[in-house]
Amino acid sequence: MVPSEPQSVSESTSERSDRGKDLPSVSIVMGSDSDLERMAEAERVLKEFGVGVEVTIASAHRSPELVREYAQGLKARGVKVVIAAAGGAAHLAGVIASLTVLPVIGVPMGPTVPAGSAALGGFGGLGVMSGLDALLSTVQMPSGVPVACVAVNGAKNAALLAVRILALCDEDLEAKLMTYMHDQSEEVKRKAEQLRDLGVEGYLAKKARVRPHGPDETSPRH
Ligand code: AIR
Repeated sequence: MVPSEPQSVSESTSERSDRGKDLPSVSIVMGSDSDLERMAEAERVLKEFGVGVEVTIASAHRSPELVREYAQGLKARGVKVVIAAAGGAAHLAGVIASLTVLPVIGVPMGPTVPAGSAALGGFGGLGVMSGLDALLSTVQMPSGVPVACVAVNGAKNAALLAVRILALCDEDLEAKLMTYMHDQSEEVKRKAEQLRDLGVEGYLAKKARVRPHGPDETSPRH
């Protein structure tokens, strides 16, 4: 029996972007709002592919009952894939996988400040592990309870993996993925040609002019 969606989860869900869809196909949940900035990329990618997504917060340690309610309400909300992000002793993805038959993709979160920094932020000193703690906590699941784990802070790949899972039963989504991969490959070819034409120094100078401070985003947008 699938329990009805609990009120508390419904209230804490920060966004249910059902544009184009009646229900969210992907649920993104994270252990703390300190993960939100880095997990926003996952929501962006899913929206670019036109996938309905909800985003919420629940901590396996600070709010275990909320996690249980969240997981038990997933199917009733129409969710097909869960992306669960947590840092430190990251048990969120594993606990959710123990409460639902839906596929769960874990995103181990690194510290919000670099390892070795004097201010170790919200991690209360756990920043020294550089995300290795979260990676192992997420990936080393006992047999019988699978969690698919992406890289530390791998929000984008978590979203793309969710899209691939959904695309198994959605030809439009599969076509978008093929276009995405084609564009990505073309982008690399274009860069290789530019590097050949401009040389190393010229290429780096042009890159610095185009994106003086921004991240090096090489993948095309959809
Ligand atoms: N966390 C929160 N509850 C359980 C865990 N593992 C994680 C969050 C975040 C880190 O602890 O996912 O990555 C620090 O959270 P905060 O709220 O102290 O900044």
